[in-house]
Amino acid sequence: MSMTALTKEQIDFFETFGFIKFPQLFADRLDWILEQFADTFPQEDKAMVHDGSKRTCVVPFIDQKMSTLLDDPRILAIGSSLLGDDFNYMGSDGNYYTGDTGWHRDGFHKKHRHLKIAFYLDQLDGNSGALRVIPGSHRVHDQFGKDLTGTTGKSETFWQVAGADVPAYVLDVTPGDVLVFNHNTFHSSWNGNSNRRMFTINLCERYEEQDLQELRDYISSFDRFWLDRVFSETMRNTASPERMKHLEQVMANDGHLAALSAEKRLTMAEPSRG
Ligand SMILES: O=C(O)CCC(=O)C(=O)O
Repeated sequence: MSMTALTKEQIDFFETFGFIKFPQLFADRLDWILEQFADTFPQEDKAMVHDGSKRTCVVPFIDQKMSTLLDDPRILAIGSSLLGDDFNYMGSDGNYYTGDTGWHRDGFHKKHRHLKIAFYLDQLDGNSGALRVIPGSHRVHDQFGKDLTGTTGKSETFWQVAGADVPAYVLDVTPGDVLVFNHNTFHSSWNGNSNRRMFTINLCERYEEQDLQELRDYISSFDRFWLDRVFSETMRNTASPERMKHLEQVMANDGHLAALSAEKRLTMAEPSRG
């Protein structure tokens, strides 16, 4: 499917509800994606072979065998339309999810918009672990967004409602679909099996000069994955000038990460699983 920009209606939908689904947007690359996905998970490192007991997470992910996804006109269209032409790539993760994922936001960004592009690689619905979102929950300045903070993750306590029964929109998926959501949007997954395959591409707005410390602080949180740089060598070394536009601000601001990660290696048994 070709797509060079989102329509005004798609942008309005995303801004209003905090998510949008693009059915079968990557159907033409699915075989390649499935192959690269499987190949990216380390086979020789026993600790990283998914055994279904807990989530397995590899970071960075597309950087290893799918860097070119970042050059795809469809990814560029999503980034440019929702974040501006100078958007930043903000890393990726590849996952085998196990069981439920409780309600959470991926961030609480008051100024700069961060979004996640999610590729689920199994057919899923509400009874088998499809992602659910609370429409409008990304609007952290609105009273609704504020009311959800601190309550949604503890729905039993606050509302006497099980996580799976919190009012939400279920994003059924067929492999080839692409889901995009604002990091501030509350999301979760229920009733899934122990082998749900999914990977992400994270993007954000370019930070203004006066907010660069905020960007550096965000980058610091990658230390839990034991990364020396946010992006892999392959991602950096194969970058065209167009791709570099989306890498350079993070590359210029991740110089402190290696030292932080070195500290984490001393205190953590393995890199974080999410
Ligand atoms: O599919 C899942 O279990 C949850 C996905 C998720 O929480 C995320 O992408 O941040």
